[in-house]
Amino acid sequence: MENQIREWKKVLIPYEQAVEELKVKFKSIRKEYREMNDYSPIEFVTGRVKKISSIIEKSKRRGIPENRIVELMEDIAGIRIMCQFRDDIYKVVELIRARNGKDLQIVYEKNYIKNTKESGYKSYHIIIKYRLQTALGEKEILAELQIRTLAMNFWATIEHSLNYKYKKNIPELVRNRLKKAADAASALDDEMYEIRKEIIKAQLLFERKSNIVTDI
Ligand code: 0O2
Repeated sequence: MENQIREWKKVLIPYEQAVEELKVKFKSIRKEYREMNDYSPIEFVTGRVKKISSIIEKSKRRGIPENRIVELMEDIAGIRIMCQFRDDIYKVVELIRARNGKDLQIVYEKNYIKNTKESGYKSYHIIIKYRLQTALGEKEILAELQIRTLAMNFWATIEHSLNYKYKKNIPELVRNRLKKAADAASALDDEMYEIRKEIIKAQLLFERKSNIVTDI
Protein backbone atom coordinates (compact mmCIF):
# COMPACT_ATOMS: atom_id res chain seq x y z
CA MET A 1 0.00 0.00 0.00
CA GLU A 2 2.80 2.42 0.96
CA ASN A 3 4.59 1.56 -2.28
CA GLN A 4 1.39 2.15 -4.24
CA ILE A 5 0.98 5.61 -2.68
CA ARG A 6 4.65 6.45 -3.37
CA GLU A 7 4.17 5.41 -7.01
CA TRP A 8 0.99 7.45 -7.34
CA LYS A 9 2.65 10.54 -5.85
CA LYS A 10 5.29 10.30 -8.61
CA VAL A 11 2.63 9.84 -11.30
CA LEU A 12 0.76 12.91 -10.04
CA ILE A 13 3.74 15.32 -10.24
CA PRO A 14 3.05 16.44 -13.86
CA TYR A 15 -0.67 16.77 -13.02
CA GLU A 16 0.18 19.16 -10.18
CA GLN A 17 2.35 21.19 -12.53
CA ALA A 18 -0.38 21.23 -15.19
CA VAL A 19 -3.00 22.46 -12.70
CA GLU A 20 -0.68 25.27 -11.57
CA GLU A 21 0.12 26.30 -15.15
CA LEU A 22 -3.52 26.23 -16.26
CA LYS A 23 -4.64 28.22 -13.22
CA VAL A 24 -2.09 30.92 -14.05
CA LYS A 25 -3.25 31.00 -17.67
CA PHE A 26 -6.94 31.41 -16.89
CA LYS A 27 -6.33 33.86 -14.04
CA SER A 28 -4.22 35.91 -16.46
CA ILE A 29 -7.16 36.24 -18.84
CA ARG A 30 -9.19 37.79 -16.02
CA LYS A 31 -6.29 40.09 -15.09
CA GLU A 32 -5.88 41.25 -18.69
CA TYR A 33 -9.56 42.19 -19.01
CA ARG A 34 -9.46 44.06 -15.72
CA GLU A 35 -6.31 45.94 -16.64
CA MET A 36 -8.03 47.05 -19.84
CA ASN A 37 -10.94 48.24 -17.67
CA ASP A 38 -13.09 45.76 -19.47
CA TYR A 39 -15.58 43.19 -18.21
CA SER A 40 -14.08 39.75 -17.63
CA PRO A 41 -16.21 36.68 -18.45
CA ILE A 42 -14.08 34.87 -15.84
CA GLU A 43 -14.93 35.65 -12.22
CA PHE A 44 -12.52 33.27 -10.51
CA VAL A 45 -10.54 30.12 -11.13
CA THR A 46 -9.73 27.11 -8.95
CA GLY A 47 -7.94 23.86 -9.62
CA ARG A 48 -7.09 20.59 -7.97
CA VAL A 49 -5.44 17.26 -8.54
CA LYS A 50 -7.78 14.40 -7.65
CA LYS A 51 -6.92 12.68 -4.38
CA ILE A 52 -5.26 9.26 -4.73
CA SER A 53 -8.12 7.62 -2.78
CA SER A 54 -10.70 9.22 -5.16
CA ILE A 55 -8.72 8.10 -8.23
CA ILE A 56 -8.67 4.52 -6.97
CA GLU A 57 -12.34 4.60 -5.90
CA LYS A 58 -13.44 6.04 -9.28
CA SER A 59 -11.34 3.53 -11.26
CA LYS A 60 -13.01 0.67 -9.36
CA ARG A 61 -16.48 2.18 -9.84
CA ARG A 62 -15.88 2.67 -13.58
CA GLY A 63 -14.07 -0.68 -14.06
CA ILE A 64 -10.87 0.99 -15.25
CA PRO A 65 -7.87 -1.33 -14.85
CA GLU A 66 -5.08 0.22 -12.77
CA ASN A 67 -2.56 0.22 -15.63
CA ARG A 68 -4.94 2.30 -17.79
CA ILE A 69 -6.03 4.94 -15.27
CA VAL A 70 -3.85 7.80 -16.58
CA GLU A 71 -4.95 7.02 -20.13
CA LEU A 72 -8.68 6.75 -19.38
CA MET A 73 -9.42 8.96 -16.37
CA GLU A 74 -9.98 12.43 -17.77
CA ASP A 75 -10.32 14.47 -14.60
CA ILE A 76 -7.21 13.68 -12.54
CA ALA A 77 -6.28 17.30 -13.25
CA GLY A 78 -9.29 19.58 -12.88
CA ILE A 79 -9.72 23.30 -13.45
CA ARG A 80 -12.91 25.15 -12.51
CA ILE A 81 -13.71 28.47 -14.12
CA MET A 82 -16.52 30.43 -12.52
CA CYS A 83 -18.51 33.05 -14.44
CA GLN A 84 -21.07 35.59 -13.29
CA PHE A 85 -23.57 35.05 -16.10
CA ARG A 86 -24.63 32.12 -18.23
CA ASP A 87 -23.54 33.73 -21.53
CA ASP A 88 -20.03 34.24 -20.07
CA ILE A 89 -19.65 30.45 -20.06
CA TYR A 90 -19.90 30.39 -23.85
CA LYS A 91 -17.45 33.31 -24.14
CA VAL A 92 -14.96 31.31 -22.06
CA VAL A 93 -15.63 28.23 -24.21
CA GLU A 94 -14.77 30.33 -27.29
CA LEU A 95 -11.57 31.59 -25.63
CA ILE A 96 -10.57 27.97 -24.98
CA ARG A 97 -11.51 26.85 -28.50
CA ALA A 98 -9.33 29.66 -29.90
CA ARG A 99 -6.35 28.07 -28.14
CA ASN A 100 -7.06 24.62 -29.56
CA GLY A 101 -3.91 23.27 -31.20
CA LYS A 102 -1.82 26.00 -29.57
CA ASP A 103 -1.12 25.51 -25.85
CA LEU A 104 -3.84 22.87 -25.42
CA GLN A 105 -5.76 20.37 -27.46
CA ILE A 106 -9.49 19.85 -27.10
CA VAL A 107 -10.44 16.18 -26.94
CA TYR A 108 -14.20 16.68 -26.55
CA GLU A 109 -16.83 18.85 -24.86
CA LYS A 110 -19.81 17.98 -22.64
CA ASN A 111 -22.60 20.51 -22.29
CA TYR A 112 -24.38 19.70 -19.02
CA ILE A 113 -26.17 23.05 -19.25
CA LYS A 114 -28.21 21.98 -22.27
CA ASN A 115 -28.15 18.33 -21.14
CA THR A 116 -28.67 18.75 -17.40
CA LYS A 117 -27.70 15.66 -15.42
CA GLU A 118 -30.37 13.63 -13.62
CA SER A 119 -29.06 15.03 -10.31
CA GLY A 120 -29.71 18.61 -11.48
CA TYR A 121 -26.00 19.23 -12.19
CA LYS A 122 -25.19 21.93 -14.75
CA SER A 123 -21.75 22.85 -16.03
CA TYR A 124 -19.83 22.98 -19.31
CA HIS A 125 -16.95 20.49 -19.45
CA ILE A 126 -14.05 20.50 -21.86
CA ILE A 127 -11.58 17.64 -21.82
CA ILE A 128 -8.16 18.70 -23.04
CA LYS A 129 -4.76 17.25 -23.67
CA TYR A 130 -2.09 19.45 -22.16
CA ARG A 131 1.62 19.21 -22.91
CA LEU A 132 4.18 20.26 -20.33
CA GLN A 133 7.91 20.22 -19.80
CA THR A 134 9.13 18.36 -16.74
CA ALA A 135 12.51 17.37 -15.30
CA LEU A 136 12.00 14.00 -16.98
CA GLY A 137 11.16 15.50 -20.38
CA GLU A 138 7.97 16.35 -22.22
CA LYS A 139 4.69 14.92 -20.88
CA GLU A 140 1.14 15.04 -22.14
CA ILE A 141 -1.72 14.67 -19.71
CA LEU A 142 -5.53 14.84 -19.82
CA ALA A 143 -7.32 17.56 -17.88
CA GLU A 144 -10.94 18.54 -17.35
CA LEU A 145 -12.02 22.17 -17.54
CA GLN A 146 -15.36 22.82 -15.82
CA ILE A 147 -16.97 26.13 -16.69
CA ARG A 148 -20.02 27.21 -14.67
CA THR A 149 -21.84 30.18 -13.19
CA LEU A 150 -21.53 31.14 -9.52
CA ALA A 151 -25.05 29.76 -8.94
CA MET A 152 -24.20 26.43 -10.65
CA ASN A 153 -21.04 26.25 -8.54
CA PHE A 154 -22.92 26.92 -5.31
CA TRP A 155 -25.33 24.09 -6.08
CA ALA A 156 -22.62 21.64 -7.25
CA THR A 157 -20.44 22.28 -4.18
CA ILE A 158 -23.30 21.57 -1.80
CA GLU A 159 -24.52 18.53 -3.72
CA HIS A 160 -20.96 17.19 -3.85
CA SER A 161 -20.59 17.38 -0.06
CA LEU A 162 -23.98 15.68 0.44
CA ASN A 163 -22.91 12.93 -1.95
CA TYR A 164 -19.76 12.51 0.10
CA LYS A 165 -21.75 12.37 3.33
CA TYR A 166 -24.26 9.85 1.99
CA LYS A 167 -21.65 7.91 -0.06
CA LYS A 168 -23.47 8.75 -3.32
CA ASN A 169 -26.78 7.50 -1.85
CA ILE A 170 -28.57 10.74 -1.00
CA PRO A 171 -32.02 10.01 0.58
CA GLU A 172 -34.91 10.62 -1.80
CA LEU A 173 -36.33 13.53 0.21
CA VAL A 174 -33.00 15.38 0.14
CA ARG A 175 -32.50 14.47 -3.53
CA ASN A 176 -35.86 15.98 -4.42
CA ARG A 177 -35.05 19.13 -2.45
CA LEU A 178 -31.74 19.34 -4.30
CA LYS A 179 -33.56 19.16 -7.63
CA LYS A 180 -35.77 22.03 -6.53
CA ALA A 181 -32.66 23.95 -5.45
CA ALA A 182 -31.12 23.28 -8.89
CA ASP A 183 -34.23 24.79 -10.52
CA ALA A 184 -33.98 27.80 -8.18
CA ALA A 185 -30.29 28.27 -9.07
CA SER A 186 -31.24 28.11 -12.73
CA ALA A 187 -34.01 30.69 -12.19
CA LEU A 188 -31.46 32.94 -10.47
CA ASP A 189 -29.17 32.63 -13.51
CA ASP A 190 -32.13 33.54 -15.76
CA GLU A 191 -32.97 36.64 -13.71
CA MET A 192 -29.34 37.78 -13.53
CA TYR A 193 -28.95 37.23 -17.26
CA GLU A 194 -31.88 39.60 -17.91
CA ILE A 195 -30.25 42.46 -15.99
CA ARG A 196 -26.61 41.63 -16.77
CA LYS A 197 -25.98 44.81 -18.77
CA GLU A 198 -27.05 46.95 -15.79
CA ILE A 199 -24.91 44.90 -13.40
CA ILE A 200 -21.82 44.97 -15.64
CA LYS A 201 -22.10 48.76 -16.08
CA ALA A 202 -22.40 49.24 -12.32
CA GLN A 203 -19.44 46.94 -11.61
CA LEU A 204 -17.17 48.69 -14.13
CA LEU A 205 -18.15 52.06 -12.68
CA PHE A 206 -17.46 50.85 -9.14
CA GLU A 207 -14.08 49.37 -10.15
CA ARG A 208 -12.97 52.55 -11.94
CA LYS A 209 -13.91 54.60 -8.88
CA SER A 210 -11.94 52.27 -6.58
CA ASN A 211 -8.93 52.47 -8.94
CA ILE A 212 -9.00 56.28 -8.90
CA VAL A 213 -9.10 56.26 -5.09
CA THR A 214 -6.14 53.84 -4.85
CA ASP A 215 -4.18 55.77 -7.52
CA ILE A 216 -4.28 58.97 -5.43
P1 0O2 B 1 -14.53 15.33 -7.95
O1 0O2 B 1 -14.43 15.18 -6.48
O2 0O2 B 1 -15.12 16.64 -8.37
O3 0O2 B 1 -13.26 14.99 -8.63
P2 0O2 B 1 -18.78 10.29 -13.20
O4 0O2 B 1 -17.81 10.99 -12.26
O5 0O2 B 1 -18.45 8.84 -13.43
O6 0O2 B 1 -20.22 10.54 -12.82
P3 0O2 B 1 -17.51 11.13 -15.68
O7 0O2 B 1 -17.96 10.41 -16.89
O8 0O2 B 1 -16.15 10.86 -15.14
O9 0O2 B 1 -18.66 11.02 -14.58
O10 0O2 B 1 -17.47 12.61 -16.06
P4 0O2 B 1 -18.44 13.79 -15.73
O11 0O2 B 1 -19.85 13.38 -15.71
O12 0O2 B 1 -18.07 14.84 -16.70
O13 0O2 B 1 -18.05 14.19 -14.24
C1 0O2 B 1 -16.78 14.53 -13.87
C2 0O2 B 1 -16.85 15.56 -12.77
O14 0O2 B 1 -17.92 16.48 -13.00
C3 0O2 B 1 -17.11 15.02 -11.39
O15 0O2 B 1 -15.95 14.56 -10.80
C4 0O2 B 1 -17.66 16.26 -10.68
O16 0O2 B 1 -16.63 17.18 -10.38
C5 0O2 B 1 -18.52 16.86 -11.77
N1 0O2 B 1 -19.88 16.29 -11.71
C6 0O2 B 1 -20.46 15.48 -12.62
N2 0O2 B 1 -21.71 15.16 -12.25
C7 0O2 B 1 -21.94 15.79 -11.09
C8 0O2 B 1 -23.09 15.86 -10.21
O17 0O2 B 1 -24.15 15.28 -10.43
N3 0O2 B 1 -22.94 16.63 -9.07
C9 0O2 B 1 -21.78 17.30 -8.79
N4 0O2 B 1 -21.73 18.02 -7.66
N5 0O2 B 1 -20.70 17.24 -9.61
C10 0O2 B 1 -20.78 16.50 -10.73
P5 0O2 B 1 -16.03 13.52 -9.60
O18 0O2 B 1 -15.05 12.44 -9.91
O19 0O2 B 1 -17.42 13.07 -9.34
O20 0O2 B 1 -15.61 14.25 -8.32
